Amino acid sequence: MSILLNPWAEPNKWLKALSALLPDEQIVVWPNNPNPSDVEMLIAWRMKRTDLASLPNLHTIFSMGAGADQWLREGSPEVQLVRLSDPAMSDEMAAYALHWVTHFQRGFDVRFDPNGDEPWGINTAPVASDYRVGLLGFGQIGQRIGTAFHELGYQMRAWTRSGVDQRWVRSYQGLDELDSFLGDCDAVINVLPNTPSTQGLLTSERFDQFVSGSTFINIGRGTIVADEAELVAAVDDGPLGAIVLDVTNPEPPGPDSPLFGHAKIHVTPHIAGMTQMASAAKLIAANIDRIRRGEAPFPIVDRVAGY
Ligand code: OXD
Repeated sequence: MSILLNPWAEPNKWLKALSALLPDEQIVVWPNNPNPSDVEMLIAWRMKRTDLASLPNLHTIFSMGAGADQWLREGSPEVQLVRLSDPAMSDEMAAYALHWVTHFQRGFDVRFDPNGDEPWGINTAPVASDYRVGLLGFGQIGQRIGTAFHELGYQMRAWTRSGVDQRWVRSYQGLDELDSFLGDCDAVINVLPNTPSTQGLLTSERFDQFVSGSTFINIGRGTIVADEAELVAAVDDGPLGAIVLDVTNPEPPGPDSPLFGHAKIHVTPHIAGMTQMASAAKLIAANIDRIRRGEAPFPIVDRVAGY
């Protein structure tokens, strides 16, 4: 039986890294699997439904990313699905969030403007202890980001379905408290996954609840906003001062998207937290070892919850 490997880049390096950790496994790089019925596990970011259908004995898919919604679409095999929960990736996302939050909190966008008229050496930016950073979602990635900001003295807020029991976080819970949360943050960072209950959560009415001049950073999934026109309206006609999008809906945005070239909207190409080969290979290999020992891998995606 074999493990099929289909990374988006550097297949040989991935093969080398995984083979070194799993010397007894037969790992085959897609599309060179000689016998599809031998394949019992798949390591990939995504794969065509028709190609997946050719693997009758597949029992586990390892998503090569933190999210797994791409594997939950209609037509995907209902096999065990394991996400990548990598602290190295969460660290990178925390660094990304710190970069953009401080950029706007401390007015670096204005300071870096060669034509600006900011007086030299005078700083009127709010200090961290007066600045409220809110997380939409407080799972492993949200907690890592929250800890980074908290350690630097920011005021932390979090919005979740069932509340956060953490002394240093002001917790908002459930849809009834979402508007109050949005109105209590100078920067809102979305780390929520794409699920039926997060799709279209931030409507134009919700954007109206944001604090005037605040920043919205999306590093979760673009689907939290149904229509990119609503994002544009939130900065053009609504309260937002700036928007940073590492994920969009659709993704990537079309070439004529109004998100591109907008002075207050910054788009990066889904790079806030990259899959890092060294740490990811170790986590995937450890999960394969668990399966071989008859134990459960971690974290298994809950298909009903959607993450
Ligand atoms: C993701 C990733 O799931 O980049 O978005 O890992």
